[in-house]
Formats: sequence, structure tokens, C-alpha cells
Amino acid sequence: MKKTIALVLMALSPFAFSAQLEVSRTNVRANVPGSDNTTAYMLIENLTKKDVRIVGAESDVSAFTELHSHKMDGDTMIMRHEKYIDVDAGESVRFAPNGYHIMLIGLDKRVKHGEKATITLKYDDGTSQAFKFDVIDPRKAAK
Ligand SMILES: [Cu+2]
Repeated sequence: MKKTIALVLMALSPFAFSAQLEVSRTNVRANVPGSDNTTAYMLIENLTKKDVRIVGAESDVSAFTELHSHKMDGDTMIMRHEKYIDVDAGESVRFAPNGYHIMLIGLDKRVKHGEKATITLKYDDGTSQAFKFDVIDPRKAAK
């Protein structure tokens, strides 16, 4: 009986791996002096056949890391804390200014152009994935 259970578990194990997302164009905005918050942007692609729900994030540079969106409410731009963001199978979601962003709140120190930050995305199946982000100062990047 025990043997049967072990065999069943082995047969199921390929499905134990969570769907992995592809992330590119990662960047964290260098924060301006006097602010200890900043934002991170990226392109997320789900090349798998499984819908993925991002339910949170963590970073190695800030005390709090949240999923946010900017939306127009009438003629005012409002920022919202999103409980989750779905990236359905075969779809992509762009995190960009005036849309979805990762909000880094309570930075340990100023993040400067050329530095790196690690941001971990947490999924609803309990797994997570860590990604390296380049810190970019838009004023320097434009030169
Ligand atoms: Cu925000």
C-alpha cells in the first residue's frame, strides 16, 4: 500500500512545480532625496499554460513592498493597493508609469543609479520567484 502511494506521488511531482513567469525590462526608479519610497516597473509574461495570480511582493531594499496601480477616477489619478494581480496563461502584464507598479515603501537607504535590487513575487499557490532589478535614475538614463 505504501509503495502505491509513493508511486502516485512520483507520478504527480511534475505538476508540483509552480508556473514560472518571465520577467524583463526590470527597473527600480532611483528615489529622489527626501523620499524613502520609490517604484519598480517590469514586463511580466506568462508563457505557461496556467493562470498565475501574484498576491504579494518583497524586496531587499525596503521595509514594505506592495502591488499598486494608478487609475483615473474622473480627472484625478488615484493610487490603489492591489490585493492581487492576475497574469493569465499566454498573457502579459506591463508594470509601467501610470499603471501597475511595485511600490517600495520605507527604503533602507537611497537607491542609486547603477545599483541592483532584488524583488520577489509571491504567488497564490505559496511559491515565489526572485528577480534582479537595475536601479535607474531617469535623468541619467536619458543622457
Ligand atoms: Cu504606489
